[in-house]
Amino acid sequence: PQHQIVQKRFLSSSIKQNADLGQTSARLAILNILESVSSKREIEQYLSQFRSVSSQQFAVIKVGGAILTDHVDVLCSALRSLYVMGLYPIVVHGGGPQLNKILQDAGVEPQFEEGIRVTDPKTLGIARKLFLEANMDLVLRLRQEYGVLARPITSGCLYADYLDKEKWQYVGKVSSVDTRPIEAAIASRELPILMSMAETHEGQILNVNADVVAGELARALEPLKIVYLSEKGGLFDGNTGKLISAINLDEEYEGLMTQPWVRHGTRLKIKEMKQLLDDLPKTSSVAIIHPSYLERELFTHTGAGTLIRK
Ligand code: X2W
Repeated sequence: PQHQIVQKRFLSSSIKQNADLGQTSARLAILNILESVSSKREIEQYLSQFRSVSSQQFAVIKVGGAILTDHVDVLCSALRSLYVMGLYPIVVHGGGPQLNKILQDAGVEPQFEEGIRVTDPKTLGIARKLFLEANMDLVLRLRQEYGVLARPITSGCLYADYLDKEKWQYVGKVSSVDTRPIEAAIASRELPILMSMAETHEGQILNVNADVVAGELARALEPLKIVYLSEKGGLFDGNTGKLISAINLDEEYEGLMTQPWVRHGTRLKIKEMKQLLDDLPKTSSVAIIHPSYLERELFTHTGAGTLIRK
């Protein structure tokens, strides 16, 4: 109906105004944050490096599910900082902890094999609904409260085959990434927000671990920056409990894999990063950090969290 169209137009123009209004203050705010840890010159150098590649090659950012419930405002303001600088990271979020809770509340114990969720049809249905909701919540929050024009990309981008149907049931192994929806979003100055599900070419939805999806996006796009945002803020040595500030996979991978504490999701993560960095140019690295360190990670030499390289 006519009034809906008018309302929509009004809404989008007011969002745009908010975004414009927010931009100057947000740009100043980020400069203030950054200048407390970095010099103007350093910031400018990073900015020109980020702008020297095509827009979709700036960064892939994986957002762990726990951040969406516990640190969403920190995440949104960091994304806004980038957005107002004209930087468009490709964001993919998880939702694992939330899914565990729903299953447990329903009396179902979540099942994992090698860090990957065994996804029966019922779990798949719950996961799909949950991840779609989480995606839309993040997109709306960014658009309505942060003036960031985020765009949900929840299908038509990640294609997969079954990983091993006998073992994991409805879990996908990504077979191809269609980067066009991502490029189209960025060409329209919108921030692409993906969730961790893929589809087969026959249209069957499959669950994919979000760390793995981020790796596949990085393989497809070869971004300057690959960042995994985690609530813990990095990888911790299971023996000493200390944060591991850097891992050189060429030297440490085999040794790490023999450690008893490198299991479940951590094992999957390290394996995924090894394969990813083997596939990417030698200079690539992955940072695992808390969302409150995102700007610092991107604009200063002083990294926080865990840096993984070859
Ligand atoms: C994951 C997808 C979500 C995810 C799952 O069902 O938990 C598989 O394991 P986090 O928050 O990053 O853990 N899928 C197949 O990875 O979320």
